[in-house]
Amino acid sequence: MKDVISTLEHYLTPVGLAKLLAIPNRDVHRFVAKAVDLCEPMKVFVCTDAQEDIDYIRRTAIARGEETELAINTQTVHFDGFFDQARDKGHTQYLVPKGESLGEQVEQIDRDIGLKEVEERMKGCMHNKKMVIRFFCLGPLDSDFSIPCVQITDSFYVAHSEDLLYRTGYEYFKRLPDNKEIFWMLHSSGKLVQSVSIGWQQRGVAIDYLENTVYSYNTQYAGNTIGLKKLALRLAIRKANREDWLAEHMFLMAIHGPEGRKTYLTGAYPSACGKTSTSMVKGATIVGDDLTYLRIINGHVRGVNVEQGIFGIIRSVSQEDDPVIWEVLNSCQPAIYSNVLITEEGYPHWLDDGRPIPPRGVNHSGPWWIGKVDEKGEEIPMAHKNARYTISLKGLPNLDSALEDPQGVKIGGIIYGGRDSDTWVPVQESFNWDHGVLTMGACLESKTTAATLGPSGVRMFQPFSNLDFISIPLGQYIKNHLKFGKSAQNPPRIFAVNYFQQNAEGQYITGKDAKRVWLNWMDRRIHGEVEAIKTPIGYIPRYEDLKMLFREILNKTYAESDYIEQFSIRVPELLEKIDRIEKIYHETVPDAPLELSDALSEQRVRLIEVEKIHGECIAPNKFTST
Ligand code: SPV
Ligand code: MN
Repeated sequence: MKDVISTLEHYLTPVGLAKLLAIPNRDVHRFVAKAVDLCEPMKVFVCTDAQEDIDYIRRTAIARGEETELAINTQTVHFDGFFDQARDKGHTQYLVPKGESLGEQVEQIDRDIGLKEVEERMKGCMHNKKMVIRFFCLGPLDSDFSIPCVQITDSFYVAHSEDLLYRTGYEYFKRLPDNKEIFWMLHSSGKLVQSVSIGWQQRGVAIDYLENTVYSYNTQYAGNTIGLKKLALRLAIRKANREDWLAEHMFLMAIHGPEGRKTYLTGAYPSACGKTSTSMVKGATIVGDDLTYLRIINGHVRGVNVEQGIFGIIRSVSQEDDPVIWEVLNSCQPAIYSNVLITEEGYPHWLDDGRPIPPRGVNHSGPWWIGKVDEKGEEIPMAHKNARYTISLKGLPNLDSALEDPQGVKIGGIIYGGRDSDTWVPVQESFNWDHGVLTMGACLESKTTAATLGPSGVRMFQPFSNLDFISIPLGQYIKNHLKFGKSAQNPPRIFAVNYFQQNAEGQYITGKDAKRVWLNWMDRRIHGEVEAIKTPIGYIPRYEDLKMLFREILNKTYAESDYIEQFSIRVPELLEKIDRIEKIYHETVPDAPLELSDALSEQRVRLIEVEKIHGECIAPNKFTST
């Protein structure tokens, strides 16, 4: 590469160059020079925080056909390729220097080989295309939590989505101290035909953590391309590991308890397991629905939303179950839909939206009609199961006032939850921080969903709901959690939830609105207002407290028979789970902390003891309250 300035002069217009050089940080200039040298764009657009620049991004996404304006003209739709509809774990790899290993649970490749592949796949990938350079900040600006981030992409859809999802940071970059660590993202959709990546079979996401850089190519799906989301999370986990904080796949919300009290809860559930809907429950306020950074400040665990928007699963969003989202999507607030069905009149429809299915429209397969089949003869659904909406949090009526607090909010409780038909009770509290980290976070399992490529409905190990993004050996990640709790004066309580218990006929046995009761029970526990029943796996609620909360919050009667069915301790299933998890750790996580095997063995002993006395399925009243 020629020297940085002459390379930049070759590719950028004088206006673009002036905008770029207004940022004094030389690493920024170097990264852009490296990117233009590699991708050889026809033109380069440097996007500042100015409204005219931001408007240009949206306009161009529409002009180029990456997005189409809908009947509500603040809304657009974008389609990813037919085979490019979810996060692609198999093609997402860490570039690992020789002699280093991230452990068996993490996809990785030799760094030199990986970089060579990036070079081959991305060389000249922006011929005839315009490159966009954008500046953002992860977390609130000017805070201990802030991580500045540069996104370079040739997708105006990606650049536009990031406007709704992240805090713009051009002005922030202008005042950055020289030594501030920056994350670097370079994305190209590759060759497009009718706005769809045709090179999807050669797609890839390469995480070069030595340089805090992620490359993504020949893919369009947001989970693989929006650098600030899951790509930056992987870098953030490494940074957190170095600096003793935590970067988590967690929502962040406030429960409003008695007398106007607010208690912040953060929760890690795998995709499509009720994470967004939990953060949006009636009566609560939302800080974020997907990514949370946690730090200890003045002895307390505090958290921020990394983002300021929602990239939410739209399947099953209905007027009845999700009134707030429904309202926003039917208002004039900006929104980008992806992979839904659009009717001839320009209205979006999606699976299980509670409305009649339109006979025809356009979806991710092109023109669509009822009964359309794919090349294998399988019927193509009206919309993709992983269809999404992208909105800013700023227009939500239930937005919490602390979104931009540079100190974050004080966390009262942490929740782990997955898609589990037969093992965990609907809500339980750990005995203490370590017990929660080890038997709830580290033991989380969940059935796969359409949010990742591959078959759905398969029970998978999903520790902390973060396995797909963990960029350090898993044992180290768990040790960091243990250490974090020890460093806090009064660490948050840890809870586990399961919204997906099923009966023998396969029907769900808890209602969708019951999660509000479980959340309010946590709030009462955090404030020491309700007792609980001590079982071998943790504390579970007493019937009378839930009965009171069902009445108070949902105005419903909660039958004792429902309570017994939902909260009985299923010993064989719990023992099998311990065996499964122990085996995984034993075989694939050599650096797992000793505390983990101790915690699992102790839990097993407790379960076997009670089974001897009470049998396999133990009703909650067999245990005593504390
Ligand atoms: C998830 O699937 O967890 C998401 C969307 O939040 S993605 O960007 O694909 O990760
Ligand atoms: Mn997520």
